[in-house]
Amino acid sequence: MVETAPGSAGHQMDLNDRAVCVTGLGVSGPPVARALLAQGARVTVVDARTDEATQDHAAHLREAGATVELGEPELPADTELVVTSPGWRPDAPTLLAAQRAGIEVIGDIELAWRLKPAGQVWLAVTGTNGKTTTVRMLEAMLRADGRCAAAVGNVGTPIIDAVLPDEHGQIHDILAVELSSFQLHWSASLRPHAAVVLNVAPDHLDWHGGLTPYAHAKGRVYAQDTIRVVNTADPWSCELATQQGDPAARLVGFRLDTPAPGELGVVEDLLIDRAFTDDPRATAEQLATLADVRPAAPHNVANALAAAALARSVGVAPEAVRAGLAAFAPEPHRISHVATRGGVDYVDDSKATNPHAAVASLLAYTSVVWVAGGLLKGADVDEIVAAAASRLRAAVLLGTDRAQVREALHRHAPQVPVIEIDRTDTEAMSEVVAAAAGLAQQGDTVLLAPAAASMDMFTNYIARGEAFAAAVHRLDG
Ligand code: UMA
Repeated sequence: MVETAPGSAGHQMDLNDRAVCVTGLGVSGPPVARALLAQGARVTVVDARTDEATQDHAAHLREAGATVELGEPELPADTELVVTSPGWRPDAPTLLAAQRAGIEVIGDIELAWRLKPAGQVWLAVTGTNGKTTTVRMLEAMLRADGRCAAAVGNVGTPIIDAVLPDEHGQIHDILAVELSSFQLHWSASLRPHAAVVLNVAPDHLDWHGGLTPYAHAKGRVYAQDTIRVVNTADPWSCELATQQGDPAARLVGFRLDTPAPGELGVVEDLLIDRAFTDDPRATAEQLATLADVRPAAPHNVANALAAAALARSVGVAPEAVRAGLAAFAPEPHRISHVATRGGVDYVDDSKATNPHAAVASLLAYTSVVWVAGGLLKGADVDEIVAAAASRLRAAVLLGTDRAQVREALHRHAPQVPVIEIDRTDTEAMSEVVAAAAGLAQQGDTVLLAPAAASMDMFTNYIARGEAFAAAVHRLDG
């Protein structure tokens, strides 16, 4: 724990009596509002929603001293600073009004950076896929090394609570920070100790207005002095580190084969460090074995190497890297085996919410009945359908953008039988699974890897994965 003398937080920002507007009353808005109130700011929170749950949240914040305005959000006239929730697009009318009036708009991550104690170290992870797994692995490695660490940010735990003292006046001394492209867009002065862009593939194109602005938002993680950890197999990761990173900052690559000096990699079944040793030209450090990485699919070994590089950048011992991987429990809905029925495996990768994530799991199986579709968010599925075509036994499509998947299958895998489910009610998944079971043959894998977001039919990817698993279990009956 970092001991904090009273007043040592808030070292870069005086918020006392400042009028601050917080946009969004979701996960990140309320703790931000509370932190601002604790710093003496006058806080107004705005949100477009007016439902009962939002009214409840509003009532709690009003009790804490904030003003809360629900419904058509408007910028309060006296606003001096806006702290936005990450999902708000830059062209949201409230944010445009602030920018037009010359009022600074920052995100929750930027606020946390300005309020954190100087001694607290941040290790940052971004990328299209693998972020949450990597920060969780990193957190486990840091803890195995005896550090007081927490995984925060886009992983679901608002970062602001991790930078201000708890009731005992203590704060984590090191944070494993998961950053989305949205959060990075709203962060200007962030300077993590070390950072990685795991990979970049089309996602959130509607929000950013294209792949290049999306990638460049991610590249902001390579800040001045930040140690640049790069995935040598991903062209965007390498380019962003070179183009946007600090040329004077250390560059550490990771790869799935033999590492060069200055890199981490894999030799036979061992994870090897040739970067953070006393003499990288002459010596290498064994960190773990492939058996310590679960599941040991290639993209997940890459996640483990990225986490190991960040951990080693702050001196975590090799045995703690291994102990962290051993302690790490993979989260549900990420290539999770649900059941085997009639010689067919049913696998839930509902977390594959974009094409890049879906292809990683499609390529892990030889004969697949692919369950896909949902909201594509502007992404193109042609490339992944072409890459996976030879492995597809059949496809079952659901959700709003299923026609795009059907057309890609027609172009690149015309021999593959396709069933479309056009209902969107809660029973739709039973029909999807029944159709997939009818198409599967012994030895096949029925794989839910939608390549798309779930919100057209489900609350989130978790609800979609749970519906899939429940429907598989109902097959017994
Ligand atoms: N809202 C408006 N007007 C708008 C937009 C939103 O009023 O124009 C309101 C909504 O009614 C809602 C609130 O703003 O009440 C939601 O704000 P938000 O969408 O920024 O989300 P939060 O609930 O604050 O959660 C955010 C992250 N969500 C997004 O970036 C969309 C969470 O990541 C994150 O865990 C949380 O902060 C804590 O840091 C989730 C996510 O889906 C997991 N991330 C995307 C991803 O990983 O792909 C980026």
